[in-house]
Amino acid sequence: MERSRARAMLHDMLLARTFEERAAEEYARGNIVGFLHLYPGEEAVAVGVLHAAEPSDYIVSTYREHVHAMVRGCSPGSVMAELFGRRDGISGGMGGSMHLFDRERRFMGGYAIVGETYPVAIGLGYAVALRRLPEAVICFFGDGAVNQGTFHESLNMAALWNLPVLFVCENNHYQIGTEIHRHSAVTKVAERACGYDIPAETIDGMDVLAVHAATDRVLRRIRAGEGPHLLEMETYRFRGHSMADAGNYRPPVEVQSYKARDPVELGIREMESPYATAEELARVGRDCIEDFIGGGSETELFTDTEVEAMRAEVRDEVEEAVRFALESPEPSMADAWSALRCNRGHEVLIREGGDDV
Ligand SMILES: Cc1ncc(C[n+]2csc(CCOP(=O)(O)OP(=O)(O)O)c2C)c(N)n1
Ligand SMILES: [Mg+2]
Repeated sequence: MERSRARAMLHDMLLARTFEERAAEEYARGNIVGFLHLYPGEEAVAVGVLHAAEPSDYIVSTYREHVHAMVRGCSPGSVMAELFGRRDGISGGMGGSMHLFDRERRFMGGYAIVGETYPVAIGLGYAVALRRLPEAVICFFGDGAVNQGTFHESLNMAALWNLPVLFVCENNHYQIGTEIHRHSAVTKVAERACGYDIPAETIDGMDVLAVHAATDRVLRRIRAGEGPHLLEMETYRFRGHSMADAGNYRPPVEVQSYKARDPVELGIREMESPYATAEELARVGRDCIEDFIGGGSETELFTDTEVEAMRAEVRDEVEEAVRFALESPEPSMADAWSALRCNRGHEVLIREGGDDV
């Protein structure tokens, strides 16, 4: 892997962790209200997957999507301002934490409804397939979302029409407080794809290089017209389901065992080490190994000093994002009215200024 790519990935993982922990603080201060689902522990998935995406690919995410949006290129300030419900937020302050959207970056939304992401991804995939473009659609969802009817309907359609969709399951083993073996008869999400003849793999979602290598390989096949694929990323969230959940249904030893495999620390160790172990190489996969060894052969990808500098850099970025959000005004009633357009018959429902038609 190229040093610049490795550096960018590490930056994004550190930014993700710092941003989310800071958002939790702002929630406690009352600057963020409503639901807030945070991502610490799962950074390797968003960073590994989205660093393998091209700007021409589409992304559809869930309500746990702040990090996906930032890795895709949305500024931390615009995301924080959206969490604060401010006018300079990425959705004009009218979407909030679960409804980040950035058409320019083909970030086609966070969605509050579990299982809502699949049909949106299928629609986008159909549009890409009709135009025969070398583009892919990346559809994120949780382990709990695979029991929604839309999962089965969408996988069937994706396979039937050979759509360019990569289904990425963020399997953190919990659907709120319900552990996977209590909510799913089949706990290996990848196994479910065979019902639709879709190739699927389970990846170590705590290992950013493994995630990146698998996604890169699969996305190239999808863009070349080889049809849908499913990647199950085994990961873990360090915090509760949302800020309303202390997460105390999980045995402390379980939480500790995953924290010992912190994907941010693991990423730093991997990138600090010039040579991967045989076991790591086997896990990461061949293409990535060559890149990895090539990138690390001089001495090492990062020194301790560089990592410390990067930590300070992201702290500044997040503080700046909070300041930006605090300084941004709340949306006005006029902003709210102007966001409402018309119905399917193009009949204007509401005029700017609030007069009903
Ligand atoms: C259709 C629907 N049912 C229930 C909910 C309430 N709900 C919000 S998040 C969630 C758990 C989903 O878990 P999972 O898909 O594993 O994602 P994770 O939160 O672990 O990332 C549920 C049941 C919802 N938002 N939508
Ligand atoms: Mg889950």
